[in-house]
Amino acid sequence: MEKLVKIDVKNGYEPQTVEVPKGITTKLVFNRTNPSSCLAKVGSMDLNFEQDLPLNEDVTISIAPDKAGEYDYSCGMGMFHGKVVVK
Ligand SMILES: [Cu+2]
Repeated sequence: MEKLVKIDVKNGYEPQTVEVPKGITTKLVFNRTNPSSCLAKVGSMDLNFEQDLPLNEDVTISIAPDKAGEYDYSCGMGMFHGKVVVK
């Protein structure tokens, strides 16, 4: 079973907080429409990914957290933040 969550990268991450189930793979699908280079990278130490976000393209990051909790991610410069809540 897989879950898909879309995140628009516009004025930050929309929605800023997403909920995903524990123990199964969730695909986070980022799409950046904001041309600012500030948002051109997204990364998370909590979730162990770092990814370029080309403009107007879906970029899929698969996560499969097995612990409940709150996981943060941010743009390359740490100015914009989003959160994944695992339940
Ligand atoms: Cu930034």
